[in-house]
Amino acid sequence: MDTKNKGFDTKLVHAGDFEDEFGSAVTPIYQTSTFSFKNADHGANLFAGKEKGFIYTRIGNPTIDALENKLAQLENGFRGVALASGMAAVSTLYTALLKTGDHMVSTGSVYGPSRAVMESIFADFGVESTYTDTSVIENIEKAIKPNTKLLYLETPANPTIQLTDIVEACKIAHKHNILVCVDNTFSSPVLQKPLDLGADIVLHSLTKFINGHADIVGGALIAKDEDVYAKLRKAMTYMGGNMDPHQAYLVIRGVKTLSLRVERAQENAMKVAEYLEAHPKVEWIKYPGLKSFAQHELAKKQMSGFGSMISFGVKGGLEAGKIVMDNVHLAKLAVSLGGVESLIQHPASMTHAAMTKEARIEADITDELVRYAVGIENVEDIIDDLDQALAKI
Ligand code: LCS
Repeated sequence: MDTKNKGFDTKLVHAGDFEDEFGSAVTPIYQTSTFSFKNADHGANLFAGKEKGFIYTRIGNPTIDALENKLAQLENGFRGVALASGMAAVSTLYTALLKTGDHMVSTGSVYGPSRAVMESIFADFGVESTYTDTSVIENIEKAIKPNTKLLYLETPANPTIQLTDIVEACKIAHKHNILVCVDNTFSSPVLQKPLDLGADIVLHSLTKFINGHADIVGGALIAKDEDVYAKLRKAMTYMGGNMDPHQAYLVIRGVKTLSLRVERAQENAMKVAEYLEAHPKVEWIKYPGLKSFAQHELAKKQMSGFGSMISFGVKGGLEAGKIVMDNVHLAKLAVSLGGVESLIQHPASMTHAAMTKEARIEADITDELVRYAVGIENVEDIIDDLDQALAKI
């Protein structure tokens, strides 16, 4: 079905679908590494791009192709590239768009390994980077150098929930001919569409909301235009960070309920945030839906909902925070987010442990910060669970 002019939820269910010879109602898994050619000329023509078709799964596969088409429609992009993990997407992006002597500007509080791979591996290849608080828009202009080629934003950022104004950031970057990529993992295209706000590329850890069931890792890059897409596709194909057909099948299955899951989780998150904000043992809390959130107005401007990620600190600092993490029963003490189950974790010693302490402090990832990924369980149970854990402090 052509879903180009259909609504978002229809795209979630049907975009990218194709009909096979048996009339399969869902996209089947083409679990094959290679595809046979009709004859030698056919093979040569496929390699030369003179005919369309599949050659080899690292280069392309019908199941993966269906997912890439779906993601492109969800983000209003030209085309997507699916990858083995969110980090494969990050490293493929850097490889595709940066070379020795180039410079990248990025959000200080990005997912720890997105920064660590730049500072500890790409730096060895002579790629320079500046990490800054991009929630203060002037910092972006200040960080740009003559050799800056990429602005890599994460908004809301992991785990500080800080937002960057995508429209304003893109205006600055494009004035200097710099491409902008937004990691949209925390919002998903249900709540935020960076390409519509001016970005050139969207990145996802599909592991999170898009797959939504905590049973695979995966990543994606979606480009707004064909030239950038071609660079990303080439880097993926040569670096070999491709997705597997079975993984693609599971993501296609999971993403169909994205709107339902995201809406329920953020409804819960609002109630959990209000509960935590009023709790006497909670020192501070960051959730974009709260009026007390410093960037509440920006959240309303560029997101259509506030998401389900909360960060907070309890009175008594890290030691008291550990009591909460060790005593919740419904929420699992685990990294990751965006699944149907509630998860709690400690960024400074877990997801962001790869950063230096100085970088963490500068990025506001303080030792007492506890991150809560709100799931779709009954909200009364989530709050009861937190309540009894906070009572143990
Ligand atoms: N971008 C963001 C915003 C992420 O949160 C993550 C993973 C990645 C990229 C990388 O994706 P992956 O390779 O894991 O699919 N974030 C994690 C987290 O907060 N806890 O565990 C993983």
